[in-house]
Amino acid sequence: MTTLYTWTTPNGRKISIALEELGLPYEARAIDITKGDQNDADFRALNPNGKIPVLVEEDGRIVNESNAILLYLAEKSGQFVPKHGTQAYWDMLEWLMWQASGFGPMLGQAHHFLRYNRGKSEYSEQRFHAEAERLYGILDQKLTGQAYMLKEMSILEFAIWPWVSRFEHHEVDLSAYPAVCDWYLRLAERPGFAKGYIQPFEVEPIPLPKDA
Ligand SMILES: N[C@@H](CCC(=O)N[C@@H](CS)C(=O)NCC(=O)O)C(=O)O
Repeated sequence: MTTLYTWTTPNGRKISIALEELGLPYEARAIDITKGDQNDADFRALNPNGKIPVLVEEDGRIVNESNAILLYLAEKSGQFVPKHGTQAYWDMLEWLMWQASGFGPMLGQAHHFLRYNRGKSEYSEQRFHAEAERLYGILDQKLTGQAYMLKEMSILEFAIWPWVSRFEHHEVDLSAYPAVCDWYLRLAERPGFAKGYIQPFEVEPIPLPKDA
């Protein structure tokens, strides 16, 4: 069976949501990054970069980097990915890179300064909060008038949604981004998202905006 080394964070949940939506059997193994499990030699042998998520197949294949894992699973199953080489495929790749390089790292920095180290650097709090708002503006523009990031649901939903679920951490008011809010709430109702969200164990219900 596929093993997913993961923790209760957006990058980990990307993959458990994908596996649930794809209906692929897997075992979620907890790597407690708050205790430093990611630095254990056994885990470093799987991912020298010391980060979850890591996917290990029954035949020993190891795949690291959440968005590479999403691409791997989509190609393996032939689901949630446009046909290779089409315009939709390149659109998908463009937004996957956008998530990996911006709507992930920038929100992570916002969490670091606004939530976990508040008061240490006003400049950084403002900088990353402003960047979070800017990225939500881009996402809202993209989702306005369409149900999904592409014409149909794709791995982009799995890559982006878990980061939006942290809206309280980056102090973004979802009601200011109605297209994002609508998309977020619709996906939250899917059983695959609900089950994937509580891997490797449940911490809290999926956060909902106050007026939802
Ligand atoms: N680019 C990596 C980032 C993975 C990542 O940042 N994982 C975090 C949890 S969401 C982690 O393992 N942090 C532990 C650490 O930095 O020591 C990916 O997308 O897989």
